[in-house]
Amino acid sequence: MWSSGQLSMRWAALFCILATLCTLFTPAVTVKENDFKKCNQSGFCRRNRDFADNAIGSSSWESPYGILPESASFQDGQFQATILKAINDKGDTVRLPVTISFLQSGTARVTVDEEKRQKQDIELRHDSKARKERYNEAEKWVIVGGLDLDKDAKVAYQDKSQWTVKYGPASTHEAVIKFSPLSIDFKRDGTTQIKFNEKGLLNMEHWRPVPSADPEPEKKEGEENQEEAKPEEKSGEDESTWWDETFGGNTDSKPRGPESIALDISFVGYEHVYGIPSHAGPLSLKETRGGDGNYGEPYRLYNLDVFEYILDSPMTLYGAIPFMQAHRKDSTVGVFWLNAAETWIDITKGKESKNPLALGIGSKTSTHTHWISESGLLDVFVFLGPTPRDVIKNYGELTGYSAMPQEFAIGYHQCRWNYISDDDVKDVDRKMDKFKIPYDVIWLDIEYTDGKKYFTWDPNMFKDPVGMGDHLDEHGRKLVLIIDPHIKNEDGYPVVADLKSKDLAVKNKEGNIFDGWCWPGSSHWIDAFNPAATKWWTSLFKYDAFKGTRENTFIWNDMNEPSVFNGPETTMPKDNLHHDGWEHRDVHNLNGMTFHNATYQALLSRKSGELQRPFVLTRSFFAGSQRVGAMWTGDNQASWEHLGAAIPMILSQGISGFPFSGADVGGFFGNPDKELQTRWYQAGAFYPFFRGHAHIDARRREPYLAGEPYTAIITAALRLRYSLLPSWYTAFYQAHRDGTPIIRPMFYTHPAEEGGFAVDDQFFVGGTGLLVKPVVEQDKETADVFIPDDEVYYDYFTYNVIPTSKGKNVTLLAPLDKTPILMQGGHIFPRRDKPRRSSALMKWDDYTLVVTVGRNSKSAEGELYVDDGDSFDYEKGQYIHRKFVLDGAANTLASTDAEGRDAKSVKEGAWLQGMRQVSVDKVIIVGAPSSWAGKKEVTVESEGKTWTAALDYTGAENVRAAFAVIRRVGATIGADWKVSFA
Ligand code: NBV
Repeated sequence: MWSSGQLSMRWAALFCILATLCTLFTPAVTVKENDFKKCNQSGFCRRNRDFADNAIGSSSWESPYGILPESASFQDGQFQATILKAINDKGDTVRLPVTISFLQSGTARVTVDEEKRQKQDIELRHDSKARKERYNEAEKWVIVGGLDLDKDAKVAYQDKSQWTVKYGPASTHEAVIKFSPLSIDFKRDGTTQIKFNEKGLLNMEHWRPVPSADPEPEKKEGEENQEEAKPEEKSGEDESTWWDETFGGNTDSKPRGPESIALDISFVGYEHVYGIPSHAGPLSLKETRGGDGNYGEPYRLYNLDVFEYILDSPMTLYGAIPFMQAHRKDSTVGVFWLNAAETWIDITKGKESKNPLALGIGSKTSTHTHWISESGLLDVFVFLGPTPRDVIKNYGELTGYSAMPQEFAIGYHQCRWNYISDDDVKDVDRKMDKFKIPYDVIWLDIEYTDGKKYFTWDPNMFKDPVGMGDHLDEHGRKLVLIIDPHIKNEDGYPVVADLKSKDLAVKNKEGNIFDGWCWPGSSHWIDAFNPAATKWWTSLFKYDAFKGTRENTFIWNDMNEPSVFNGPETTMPKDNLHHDGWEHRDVHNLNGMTFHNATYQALLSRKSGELQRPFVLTRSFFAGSQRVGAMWTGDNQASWEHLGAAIPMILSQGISGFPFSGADVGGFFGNPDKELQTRWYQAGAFYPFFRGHAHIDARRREPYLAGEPYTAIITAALRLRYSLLPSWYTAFYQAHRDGTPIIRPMFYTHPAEEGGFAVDDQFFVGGTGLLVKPVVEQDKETADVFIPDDEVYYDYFTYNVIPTSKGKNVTLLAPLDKTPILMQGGHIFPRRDKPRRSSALMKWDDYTLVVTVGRNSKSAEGELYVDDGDSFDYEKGQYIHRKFVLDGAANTLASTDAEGRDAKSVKEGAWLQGMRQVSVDKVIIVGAPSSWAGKKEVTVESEGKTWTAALDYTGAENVRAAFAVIRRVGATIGADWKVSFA
């Protein structure tokens, strides 16, 4: 018999176990901020912030880094030298090889390594099996081009203390490399734009001999006088986290000791900096060293599962792109910090003036940034613009541009955790049809599997997945299945058996397979850094291997930060080991991308001769992820604040090279009320990636359940998205070609209009001139839109001319059934106006062109890009790319090939032939000239023929602009044609 004391102890123990299990499996509803590190809880961040305080606080501070003058050389666009880091006042130094590469694109790249680690001439602690070098393979995963050296770059000046290299387009760029203390100034047209190490915060924590408890490393021949051969005396530095570090009960063993790198980068005369997603804060980044309205913490980049994240915060989220742009009137520059380890970025701003008496008058604000990474090389690319477009293009030359998606992927996606059975899926599909709500894709979350074993189906609930897929295919619809990187560790599950026997999983620090907890319970993680693992992963997706999938099945990768429920900060221990012995700490931020990549590769080869473009959504990402799919902003909440926060987050993705992005429409956690849900659909219809999603505990909220008037308003928002699909697809093509963001913030479209630099709650859609300002506040029936220029603006729905004034806000009425959308004069954008149930059903529909006549020139221009929407044939010229011009002086509207291609130069495949039946049906000219009044027809000329088409002219009335409609234009969309109004 147990005593009552024993019993209560047993109950208490049981309770504790249950409580722990509950926290493991039912994540609490709000993110626990304290579960994630602050800078002072991350040893290397704290050390570097202290270093900065010390440097900035001392008038006598001098950076201990200098270039050894006799080591400097320059050849074929590359400067090479050795930096000496003084490590004590006895003259001991550490050698750090530096390379500055000047690239043909006008980009400069600064790379610093540590000689001793480079030569693997160090001792690891704890018998670690990790690699000894600083991680030097980020480039292998991230960079896909743009590295050709600028052979015309030359040394324009050199003496013992500094060299100047001229490079870039027409030698307009200069790098002034000062040797001691080391600093580099980057100039454009003679003006300094960016300074490295101006504040002296460069810090590369060099290898230290293991503490005395460990054996002292033996000296090698010739090393006697070199460097830190003997253990250093205590330096006064904070050594408390050099050798191990504990957070939240997890200890990181740090076999290589301290190895962080840091650098201050100043943007001279630049008040705004943007980028470094993902964070839930404003587009124009805030200062991080305290003060009114500022953050007290640096922006953190360390991909984590931060569900229901807090807003207006520099806290890290699921993905990281260490690319920052600085902007001032008419000038944009940028840096790309190529490092995949945990990274923190401090931002401060300050007035700069050469004349101390100027007291701010005429002085400019500069932005100072301090970049701190835990390990790896210092590897930074510098872009000198001068436009936002140039900077983003240059970044994309290196990391790649976004993949051209299948057309369905830019339609509407209906998701929830979870549709519970194949019947449920078919039922939703039928109801969407019944209510005439267009959608393209339905999604299945983790519950479709048999016990969270990916590549299986729950046998009771999904009895006929192929039948379900066939059913969806009837209307051209698709199915997306979730596949996560954690593989259930269960006997008899062939996937895990393979993973183990083929030795393709991530290892723990002892070199044994890493076991952690995730949805399935005990799990292992595929190590997608291993090419053999990617190859194996690919085999799992073959149609005959993953039974129940078919051509219309696509994939969603979640939890790939990776999320590990019992790991430090809900992720993997940093001392885990990946392929080739790299520690997880070195590659953490790349992890999600390698998995996403592997899945993309898998979809490319599901059968031999696979022709389709893959679609894979990822939660975690890094620079380069744009090449393989879409991302979303993770587990947001059904609140007005989250609705508002999504816009700057998506804009930030767009200017950071990864524009195919969206947020869960309706909010993941919680239940939106109907007004919020409706407003969210109106906003979501303008996200590049448009998906409704909900948590398993949230009530069902498919648009048809909302009831009237909500269902009708949501349906109208969805139809608006579908009618504008040709314009969206064109914007995706532009992003694919040169990185142009799909939705564009004011600073990007109007780089000279200072009033717009901090505006992040409205945007232009592609090059359409559509200026959208979603309503993100409860009960709000008006919208204040910032007007960035002197153009004329028309209301999208009424054609009213809006009385605007450059640099001022205009207030629009925005009752619940209206999304505030203005049309900027001077554009032509394509639509397909016939309401359909899915994008596939619109494939052969005719086009409508909307022309918005510009204020002064009475002209307008626009583009249409279209291809078959699913294959790679566009890479072989199988596409239509038109340029439309309304010429006010000539009184004509014409369509020509946007790339000046000769139609005969492309051999027409089946799709192009099919498009010969597709025409311009309607042209709507808003702001039509009054000289057209009374006109009843226009002349159309195309392909050697001439005919007339009817014109309806409606004169201006009150504030409504005059407009004209040409019906049944009849010209083939892919052909040259001209409409004459004369
Ligand atoms: O797979 C379940 C969810 C998914 O619905 C969501 O979109 C992801 O962000 N997933 C996270 C795991 C757990 C969330 C609490």
